[in-house]
Amino acid sequence: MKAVIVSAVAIAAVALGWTSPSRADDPPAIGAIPLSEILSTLDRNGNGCVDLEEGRNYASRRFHALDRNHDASLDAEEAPPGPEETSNSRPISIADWQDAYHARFADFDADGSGCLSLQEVEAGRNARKGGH
Ligand SMILES: [Ca+2]
Ligand SMILES: [Ca+2]
Repeated sequence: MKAVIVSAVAIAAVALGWTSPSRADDPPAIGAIPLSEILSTLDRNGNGCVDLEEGRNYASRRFHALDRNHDASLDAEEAPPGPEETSNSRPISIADWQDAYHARFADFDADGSGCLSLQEVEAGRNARKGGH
């Protein structure tokens, strides 16, 4: 009986958004990385901007970290859709996940340099918040 009550409470907690099915140590969505941590997190070659490859490598690592059942697909429980995600379609394959990342990157890369400056990331995020 106690187990039933505990699981009922757990279900209610999830339904009310008290807990997230994702774990605390999950790598955050690129869109959720604070601007002040973008370069330290993503700029591996130290050129002061986020290259397509750097962001894509992060997106791939994150995909595999979130894919708990290793079926090469992320469902809504493994990766809850949210405003900071590059794509909210679920389930999503690694190919679609990377395509969504590429589309976002191209959208943000205002000068077409193939590398996102902090200004471009900030402007891109603001444009999205404005219903872009
Ligand atoms: Ca870089
Ligand atoms: Ca999966």
